Amino acid sequence: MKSYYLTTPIYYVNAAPHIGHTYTTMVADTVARWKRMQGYDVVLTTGTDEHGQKIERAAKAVNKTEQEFTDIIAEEFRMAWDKLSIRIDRFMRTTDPRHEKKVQELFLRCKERGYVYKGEYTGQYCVSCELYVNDAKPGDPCPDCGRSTETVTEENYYFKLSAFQDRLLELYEKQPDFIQPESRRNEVISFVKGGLSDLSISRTTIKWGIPVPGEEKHVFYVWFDALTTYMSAVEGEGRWPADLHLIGKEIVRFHAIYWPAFLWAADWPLPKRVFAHGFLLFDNDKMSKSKGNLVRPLPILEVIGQEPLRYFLLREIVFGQDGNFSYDAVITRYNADLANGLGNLVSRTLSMIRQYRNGQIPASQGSPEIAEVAQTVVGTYRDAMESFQFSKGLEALWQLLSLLDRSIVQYAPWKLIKDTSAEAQQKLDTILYSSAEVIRLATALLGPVIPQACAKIWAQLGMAEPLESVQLGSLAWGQLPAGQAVGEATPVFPRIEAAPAVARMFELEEKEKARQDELVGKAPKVETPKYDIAPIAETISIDDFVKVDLRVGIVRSAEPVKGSDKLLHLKVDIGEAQPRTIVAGIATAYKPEQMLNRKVVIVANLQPRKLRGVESQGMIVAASLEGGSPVLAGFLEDVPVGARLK
Ligand code: ME8
Repeated sequence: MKSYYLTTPIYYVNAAPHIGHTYTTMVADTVARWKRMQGYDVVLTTGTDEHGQKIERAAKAVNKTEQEFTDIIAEEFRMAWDKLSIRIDRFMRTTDPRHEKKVQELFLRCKERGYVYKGEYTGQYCVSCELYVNDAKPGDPCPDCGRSTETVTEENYYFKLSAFQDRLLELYEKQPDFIQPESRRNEVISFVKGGLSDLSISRTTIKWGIPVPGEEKHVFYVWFDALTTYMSAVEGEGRWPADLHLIGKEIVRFHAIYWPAFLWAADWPLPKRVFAHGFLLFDNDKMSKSKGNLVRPLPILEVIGQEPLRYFLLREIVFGQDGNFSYDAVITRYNADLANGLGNLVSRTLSMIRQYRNGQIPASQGSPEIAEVAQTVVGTYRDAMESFQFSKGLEALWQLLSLLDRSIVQYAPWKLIKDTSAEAQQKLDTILYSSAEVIRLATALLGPVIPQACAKIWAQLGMAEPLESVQLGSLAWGQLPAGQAVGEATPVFPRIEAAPAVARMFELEEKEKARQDELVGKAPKVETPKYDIAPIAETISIDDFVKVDLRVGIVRSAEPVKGSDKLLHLKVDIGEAQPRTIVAGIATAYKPEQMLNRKVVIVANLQPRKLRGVESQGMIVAASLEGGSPVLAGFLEDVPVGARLK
């Protein structure tokens, strides 16, 4: 059996899995399934990158040993892929003893062949953070703690990267698809043409790492260690070299320059291809831990399932380019293409076959025009998937589905059924067969993208063979057997109502973050004001206080106020006959979709006042420091709407 070996990066354990990691891993799972459809024996490797100073520090900060800390996060990754039904064949951790052995072997082979030498490394070092600050000049402050850095010189092993400049350029020339897409290839070529310096591959200032053989005070620098997982994960299986390394664009240099050079130096074969995809932005903003805008995958799974996300990532984002992610966009795509598109087509087709043909696939060749388009689309889809142009392939498939939609309207089966002539009945058979056959082909092709939904449709079509065993090479028009009994068309893609789903995902996202923080033993950050707090107001009597009627309400709708970037127009229900209109100055801190279904506290007996022409019938209670952004008052436990604060 032909084998196919692909990998995702191994992810750092300084952050739990987020949507960026999920993107690469979901795509890898899709490619793996696609290759299985071509009869390959596929292995997909992922894992965790666990060494280095950052981890040392992160573990120390929460009073854990490095091993305890990395065990927890590695498990988070493993669990996420499992819950997302991503089939991981090998999960390699850099702390695995089999991996340590492989890294040491790589080093010894490079050394034997004369590609490693001892030298000195000089850099700006922060003693307090125990970190080198890259690109810092003498006297520059540490970006983390602000203390000034010191110039430190340590003994290091160096790798002769400079020896490989010409050979690398020749590789990119002779094997143009070694780095894809083209834009990344050009970037790498110009980098290498700019000249390569030798690379420091060991450190004596770090303890948490793989020891250099015979030099116990040295540990390997992270990239020498990390890249080798691609080999250690399949050690002894005869699967190396890998067919494909899927990565994000920011680590292309390590994969396309360092990695081939290390392998040449060790006289081991090179991987066949490196594909570097673009970055996902969240609401058009770069995601980062420090900004606190990382999106985690599990809340999405819990609220809408993983397949709307898989479909979105492959359909909406051009693989290789940056793309924007938002909860709303995922749901919009899902409703348009899956609920209204494919889902609707399946239920229409199956219910017509049940109603008009007793639930059996009629005997017919189908429409020659539809058959011809279908065959072309199968080819386009296949080429697109092979060249990682997932969105192009899916777009072509949806053109076929919309052709089918139009054909159903043209044939009008609901009219044909009333006409008993042989010609009308044959036409009815033709359109019913064509519909079912398009659905069968589309489902088989879409299996790698949305496997669970496709398995359901496949079963509803009455197919005997399991979907996973369908082979691409044997997919052709006209194989759907006449007389096959179709099943009940239970909805596979129920419509998702966006607003409550989005609000719920934001809510679960907060909880998931808190759970993960607690897991590693991180106490929630307590803000201490950096400037003086406002003076306490004049003393009042209890009678004065009870004059203020504070109530719990729930936001029923939320919209921006036109022409203002500060105000939101809310309808807040406090249990009265009608929700109240409230105009609140919180738009810089809260998006309308975050407000929906959220419980808030309002001042219910404040004199109404007009803001931008709208009468505001109350005020939302929020806290802020002078000039700071407002944070809404809320409750840790659930409180009924209408409850009064006293
Ligand atoms: O770099 N959009 O690990 P890492 C798309 N340990 N993909 C993203 C993304 C985003 N916003 N953010 C992360 C490392 N990724 C090293 C790799 S490999 C031998 C060592 C994905 O945890 C993307 O695949 O920072 C990117 O390359 C990877 O996560 C980086 O993960």
